Amino acid sequence: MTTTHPDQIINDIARKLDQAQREGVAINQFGDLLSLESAYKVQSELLSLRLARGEQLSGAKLGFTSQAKMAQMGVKEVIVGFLTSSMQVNEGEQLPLTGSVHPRVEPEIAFRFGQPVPPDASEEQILASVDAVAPALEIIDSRYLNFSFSLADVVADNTSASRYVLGEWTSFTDDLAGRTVTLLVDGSITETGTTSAILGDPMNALRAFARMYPRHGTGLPAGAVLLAGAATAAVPLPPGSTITAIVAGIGGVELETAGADS
Ligand code: 0L1
Ligand code: MG
Repeated sequence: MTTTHPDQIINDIARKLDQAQREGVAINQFGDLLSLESAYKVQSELLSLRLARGEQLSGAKLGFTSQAKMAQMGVKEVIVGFLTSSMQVNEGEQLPLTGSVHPRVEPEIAFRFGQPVPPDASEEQILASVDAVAPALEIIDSRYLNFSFSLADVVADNTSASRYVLGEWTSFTDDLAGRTVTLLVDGSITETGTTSAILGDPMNALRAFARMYPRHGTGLPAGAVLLAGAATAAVPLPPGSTITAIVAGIGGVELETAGADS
């Protein structure tokens, strides 16, 4: 049975997930005891904990944007999480994997909001605020044992958000469907897909975000990012490697991970 929990339980779960993320130690799932509504409250408390440590809200991300993932989880709607300043890795920086639980990487499309998005922004306002797109890599890292979770578990765990890397921004275009996406590890092609794997068209992901915003939006600053969803399956992120994603006609993005002993 799922239930909506009092604030104290929400806060306790958020603290457990926050500690698991900071220490890189997996925890047990909360399972069906957590409702979807409670899970978003946990997520909001997680954001408060990060903001209290001096991080800044830098955007949002979507999950379950592929038909396969939706079917696997038995859901019809995407899920949304938050991004903060400390999650961004700049191209050229080396990302240490110590402190991660079981990181995976996936190629995405990112949208940029050129102006602040107020909490009460309409769908039209949100769409009109986007001024640029970029290729992106998202590192996901579930804080649960075995990378396994229920829908509410993964929402509470901020949709497995861990880190993200952005390629060069290019002026906004809505011509984003059907572009080939290639993911390479140390120069070898590991996954190929298409941007159409993102809800048929990354623009549909942006529209889905705009529809969900009144329920989950807390306001976004100018320059905030939306990670629209993965164009291929996520692959394990190895230490001491270079990961590259190329989105045809949009550009490329690269991430370097530190060796296992650093
Ligand atoms: O960004 C994502 O697609 C991840 C969504 C959460 C599910 C997962 O961790 O695979
Ligand atoms: Mg993702």
